[in-house]
Amino acid sequence: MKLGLGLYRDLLDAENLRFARQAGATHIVAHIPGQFAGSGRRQIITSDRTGEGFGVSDPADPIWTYDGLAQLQRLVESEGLVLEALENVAPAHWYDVLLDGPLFDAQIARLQQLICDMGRLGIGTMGYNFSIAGVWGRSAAPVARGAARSVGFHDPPQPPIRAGMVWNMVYDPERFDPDGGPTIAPVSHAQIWERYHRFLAAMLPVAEQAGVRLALHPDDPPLPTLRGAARLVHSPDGLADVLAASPSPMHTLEFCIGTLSEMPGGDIYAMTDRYSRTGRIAYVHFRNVRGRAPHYDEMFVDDGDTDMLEVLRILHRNGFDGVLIPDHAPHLQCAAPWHAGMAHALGYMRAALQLIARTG
Ligand SMILES: [Mn+2]
Repeated sequence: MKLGLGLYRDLLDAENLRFARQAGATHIVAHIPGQFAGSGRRQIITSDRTGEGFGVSDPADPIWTYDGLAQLQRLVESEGLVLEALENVAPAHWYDVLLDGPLFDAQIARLQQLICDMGRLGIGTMGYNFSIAGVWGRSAAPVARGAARSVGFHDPPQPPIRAGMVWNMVYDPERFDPDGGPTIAPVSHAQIWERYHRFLAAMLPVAEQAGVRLALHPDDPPLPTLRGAARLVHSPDGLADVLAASPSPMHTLEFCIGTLSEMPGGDIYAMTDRYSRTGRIAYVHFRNVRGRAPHYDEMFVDDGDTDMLEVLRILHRNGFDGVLIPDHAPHLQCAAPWHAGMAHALGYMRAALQLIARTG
């Protein structure tokens, strides 16, 4: 297994790549859904259930062009790292794919072009989250060890999603009004699955041609419905339903240990065994939590309900040889809270990988 670091759009620079390399990472996952409101603030843990969500999605960000991706890849490689994956498409590029709107076909064509560009560059994985409500509803609090600041989900009231927003980001600032205005219609499970199947039917042939894996992240928080929108993967069997949609080797999973361990009635060790046996885990989000939906808090990797070392043992036993990245991590009290939190997670993961390489 390989150690990677996920960097948000506004952290993708030489300094942070050097930080990753110094902490022992060899691979980078670029998390690039567009500019967040208050650039530079995103890496700080904040509540994501303010009216504006994560902010406005910028469709014009040059990183989404072939040249932009090539430049990013050169930057990553110039620091001695591999650009393993892109994670998440900008909501501004595919809102009508998620919402079944009039631009469905045009936006699919845009996504197909992105996959072709990635294939030409040899960026082998596109992580994505096929979700209308997205990651929403967590609030920040000093709940991790030693009152470290982290995020938790505690069954908040769920206002409907305002028009102009999807995936907890604003794609149409003209239409979006956080305090009023229209809301989107409820979405059923049949509807979201139908959209997902159409998405796969359009994207997988292109992904196969390009040699790019599409890797689905489960819904976080894993609730059947959030803000009136049904969710694709919210239970232990959900990923099996996803994999059953296509046998394509390009149809893979972004295996989020944190989200899966939040699932009511789930056994994270059984899920890890079951899904790593399929050989279709593209890469892993490494995160520990305490509690389960609809009440849980995100913890330090060595301090939640899950024995992360045991999860790694299962992955190793089943032949998983891909990249692990820390998911979100609690902040450490110091001048660089996000970086210290990540360095702590990376150090734990590196030690765990060395131990498993030695002892199995
Ligand atoms: Mn995750």
